[in-house]
Amino acid sequence: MKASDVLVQALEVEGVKYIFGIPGEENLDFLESLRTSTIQLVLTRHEQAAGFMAATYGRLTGKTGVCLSTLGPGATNFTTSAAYALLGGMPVLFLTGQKPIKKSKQARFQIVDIVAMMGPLTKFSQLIIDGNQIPHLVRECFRIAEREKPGPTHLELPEDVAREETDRSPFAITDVDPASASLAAIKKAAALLTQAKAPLVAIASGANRDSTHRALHQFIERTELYFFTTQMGKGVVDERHPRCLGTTALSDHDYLHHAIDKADVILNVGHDTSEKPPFFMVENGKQIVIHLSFFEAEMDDVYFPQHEVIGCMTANLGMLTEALGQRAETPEYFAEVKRKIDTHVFDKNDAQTFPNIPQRIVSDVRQAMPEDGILSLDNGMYKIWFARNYPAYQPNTVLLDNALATMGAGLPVAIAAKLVNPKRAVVAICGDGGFMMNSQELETAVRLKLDLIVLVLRDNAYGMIRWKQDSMEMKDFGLSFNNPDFVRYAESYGAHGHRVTKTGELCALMESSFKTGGVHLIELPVDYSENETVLTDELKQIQF
Ligand SMILES: Cc1ncc(C[n+]2csc(CCOP(=O)(O)OP(=O)(O)O)c2C)c(N)n1
Repeated sequence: MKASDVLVQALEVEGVKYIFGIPGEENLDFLESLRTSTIQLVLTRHEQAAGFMAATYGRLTGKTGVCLSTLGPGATNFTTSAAYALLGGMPVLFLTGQKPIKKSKQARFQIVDIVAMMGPLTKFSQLIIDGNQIPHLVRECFRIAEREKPGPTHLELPEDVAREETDRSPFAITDVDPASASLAAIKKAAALLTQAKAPLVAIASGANRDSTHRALHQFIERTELYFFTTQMGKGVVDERHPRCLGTTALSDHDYLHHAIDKADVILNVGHDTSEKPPFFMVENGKQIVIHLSFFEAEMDDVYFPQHEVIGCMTANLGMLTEALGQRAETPEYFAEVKRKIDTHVFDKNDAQTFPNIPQRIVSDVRQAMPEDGILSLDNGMYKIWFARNYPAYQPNTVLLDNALATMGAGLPVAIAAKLVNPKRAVVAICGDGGFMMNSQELETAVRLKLDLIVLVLRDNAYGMIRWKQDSMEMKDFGLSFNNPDFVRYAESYGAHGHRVTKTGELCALMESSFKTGGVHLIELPVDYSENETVLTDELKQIQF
């Protein structure tokens, strides 16, 4: 059998449903093998977007997503999405082609060392030098990609190896049960929480990765502890919960941080330091942090937990729930912070001004979204507002990247989320900067006949950097641009284009777009003056 056939067979055995990407001539044997397989090729318009899609498939299913590119320029386009999957903890296999390694007539044409380039961007990067290696290398890539912390792997398949004959067949999948923590580690965590006067629970990205949400929900109900989430932990427990203090959209000084600062013990569930810090630990501070995660904490100046509970989070949370004895009363102070959050964070949800301020936009989107609808946020100023003001009701219903924090992922991530969840509403929220970094994928979405809304927030600038520039008291410089006519731009792809022109239109427009189906782009001008009013000025003056 041809090596490329065995590779495709091995991917089928792994349960691969989609391969996202753009083939080059170096992938043609692989493409021919794929043609008759059960795997669907999702052709994209940029390899970076294919990488984001495969990573999202991995993020949402826990199974390795797969993407494909040619050598050289196709492969170098994968770097941002590999970094995205690495920091974000998403299992992916990046497959790249290569010229024949034994005999090539093209000298150094298009050759760069892709295996070395992918080295620091993946958990494993390897050239396939012999077709007989394919079964074990594929199995190993999937195991490594899915093992905690999940992440990307890379295989490079040269043309001549793809064409080789091999008599090997794919490896079968074997299960590995993750270990759980020792009883001593559980007991120590329970003792710390029992003795605490003001314990808090932080819920982070790792908790959004498997069935942890059930165990966590039970833990919160039984212990009656107050909790908050990091940006990537949104939705693990329904944020409408009466003891939910919201999301750390910023690293300090928000209302929520007044509770965090008072907490003497924080049980941090599923955090890793790739995510922007939800709070800062202080050297010689009295606060104790318990790190409960699949894997050990990485020590950092702002994160150095004093106790760790490592291994299967579901099992460990279950044991901790059982081990917790009588716990001290939760201080009234947390209830007071909660009241302040409820009054101040959501106080401008009904603002009538136009262009709309972010609080109004977030509130309108929440109103239009079904309970289980999925938001995919690109990276820009609105991400902070959505993290802070959008209550997520279910796990993985706000897909944002607070690890690489790259622009350009919003639309490709939404496309993959829709493929994984065809029956659920999916909305991409992008800035006019981030959207234009992968807007060509509108064609992919239209070709795939997806039902999708893309909300483009227009401020004709790289708004987030402008806010930072302004808060550093620097002059407005170097951050403004012009935009295409987004309505006509969408229409030129065969999508529906809409422009919001007055307050109150957005919600109805989203609802009618869900009903009509197809790809809808909604352009919405945004007034970012609230960045300064709230995030810079108001938060400085919070009094308790
Ligand atoms: C690929 C990439 N380039 C640059 C940045 C730095 N950056 C972060 S946010 C931002 C501005 C985003 O602008 P836009 O998408 O228009 O959203 P806005 O902040 O205006 O809402 C920039 C340039 C980044 N995070 N990723």
